[in-house]
Amino acid sequence: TTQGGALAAAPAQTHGARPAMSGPAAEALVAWVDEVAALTQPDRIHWVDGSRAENEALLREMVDEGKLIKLNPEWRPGSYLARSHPSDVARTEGRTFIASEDEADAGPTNNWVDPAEIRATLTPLFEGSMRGRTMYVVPFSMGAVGGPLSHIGVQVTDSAYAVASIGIMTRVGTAVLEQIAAGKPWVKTVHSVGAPLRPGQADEAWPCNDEKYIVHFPDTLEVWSFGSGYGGNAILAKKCFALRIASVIGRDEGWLAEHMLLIRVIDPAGKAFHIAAAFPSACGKTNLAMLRPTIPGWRVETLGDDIAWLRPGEDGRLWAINPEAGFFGVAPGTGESTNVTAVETLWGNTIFTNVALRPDGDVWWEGLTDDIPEELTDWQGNAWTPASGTPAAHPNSRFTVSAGQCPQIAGDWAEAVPLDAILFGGRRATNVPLVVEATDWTHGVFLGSNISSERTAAAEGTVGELRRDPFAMLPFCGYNMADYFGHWLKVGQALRFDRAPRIFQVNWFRKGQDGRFLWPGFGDNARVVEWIVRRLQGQVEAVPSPIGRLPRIDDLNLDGIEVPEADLQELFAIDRETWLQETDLTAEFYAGFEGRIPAALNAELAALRYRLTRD
Ligand code: GTP
Ligand code: SPV
Ligand code: MN
Repeated sequence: TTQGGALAAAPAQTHGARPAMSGPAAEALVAWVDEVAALTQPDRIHWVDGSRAENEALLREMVDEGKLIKLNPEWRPGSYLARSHPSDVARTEGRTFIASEDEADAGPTNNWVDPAEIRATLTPLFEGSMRGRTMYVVPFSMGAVGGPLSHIGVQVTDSAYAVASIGIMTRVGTAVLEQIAAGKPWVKTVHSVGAPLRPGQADEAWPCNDEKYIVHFPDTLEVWSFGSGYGGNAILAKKCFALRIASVIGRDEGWLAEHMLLIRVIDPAGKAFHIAAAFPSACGKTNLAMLRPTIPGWRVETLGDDIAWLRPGEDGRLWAINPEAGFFGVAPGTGESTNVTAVETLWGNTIFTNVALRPDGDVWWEGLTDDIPEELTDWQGNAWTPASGTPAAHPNSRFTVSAGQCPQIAGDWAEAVPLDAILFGGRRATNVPLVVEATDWTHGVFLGSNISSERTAAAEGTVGELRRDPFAMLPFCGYNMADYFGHWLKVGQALRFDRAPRIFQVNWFRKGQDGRFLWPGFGDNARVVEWIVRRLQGQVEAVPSPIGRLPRIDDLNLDGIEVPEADLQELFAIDRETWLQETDLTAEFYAGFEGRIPAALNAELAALRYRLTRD
């Protein structure tokens, strides 16, 4: 054990496989770890090797400390429940910052902070923030270790829960250290829950701090996160690195880091198509990623459910990988009737967070089963009955599970695939039709830049409020979004025009006057996918409209479902008046970028207004 300033001279006790590496790159890593330790003053340093034994010991320790509840292995082997502090239940977008040298590089949609000023703010917060705790050093790879599109990083953290989660969500271990030692560039990420322990002080089940900072330094490729233990605030490889920092790397290197699921659709003839889809948080990515088509002969293989990295290939196609290794999925609404694939994936080896506990030691959440258990322990640990009047599971409760456990995971899910179509979507009760096809890449980029969606529980804010969420990347783009739109246009130019993926907009969430969803959704979304795949092959015509190409209703495969004719009409209704109002909102949104919006997108907006006003 070491105290305060003496630490730099006499490092904390080190556990785990401190790498037996040499050379300047390895020394730079060790020097950085020592530097972070000197600042945060942990009692112990543990280099994470990613082994099974290490993971088991970590989980056992968390159970002993009351940080995890071991679920009944009869129902849920190798699985655990974590209950977060009630104030730390989702990403905190208001506390998420981009610290670029130039404020204009962050753009109007990000919270910008001056890098020097924020370092001056963060340093005293991190000073001694790991006292009494173990500092874990977690080397991780996004994408297969050594893969052509992969990137590596290191997360230093004082949260064992974060370590266990990163172990599921990424590839962790010594192979990554070897790459670092060999000189491969890596991203530095530092995370502290901000709850140092005095000697003898008892720990909490979910330590965190009221003050939170999630700060990205795009110029030096660093992330510093303080005060939160939850999801995207704490698993820094995910939103912080694989989206915000990676989007900046992609801008500079000619590729795209996107908030997208990735699937392979196989038609009845056995022909495969690859589709990526960007929907905002809690708007259906995991569900579409695990789609079980309700139409005979069609199959879907899962490749990824949240993040995709897209790079133009020498063949003129757009190639995609899922850089993650697991799913951090929304629990509520996940059940046999909606997403049976997810239910099967969660058979064991899963960390659940903020779901309800059953008396038999298994988990439950709203939507898992049709019948509601008589008694439960809710996500905060209180006794619960159906009469309680509150949700038993938090609306942003989640499961963390390896991708390999998904029964329909593609055999080659760790490899890159060439994209045939890109979908953009949001949660829109009105206006946006079930599906629209873009007329070309530029129009597709225009559609992406216009995505708006009703807020969900995945981040703080008022649920249901409509907000713009271009490309579903509003909270995740690490640079000026006007430049990001321009980058999308540029990537399109790097593709062969006849090999670029076709772009579509979808909306599963349109509602009737009576507030009911007009479209059955879930497995029946395969019917929309079928139409898209038939369009790709030129098998069906589409109807031009002011906002894009629409299906002929007769071309939609509705065999086996009853969608009333009036609902079908409403699913595709385009009200010119409200669409003109949308164009006013788009103009207002674009104006916020002070002249930085690409001319091609302003031209698309003008053309849309012209089409809407013309008879
Ligand atoms: P993040 O992990 O936050 O990025 O969310 P996500 O985009 O992966 O969303 P997910 O698939 O977990 O779905 C979020 C919620 O939307 C769940 O409660 C689902 O049950 C619900 N949902 C998904 N697909 C559909 C659909 O087609 N129709 C309807 N009505 N609800 C859906
Ligand atoms: C999202 O909010 O889009 C998520 C969950 O996928 S988190 O990892 O917390 O960002
Ligand atoms: Mn997400």
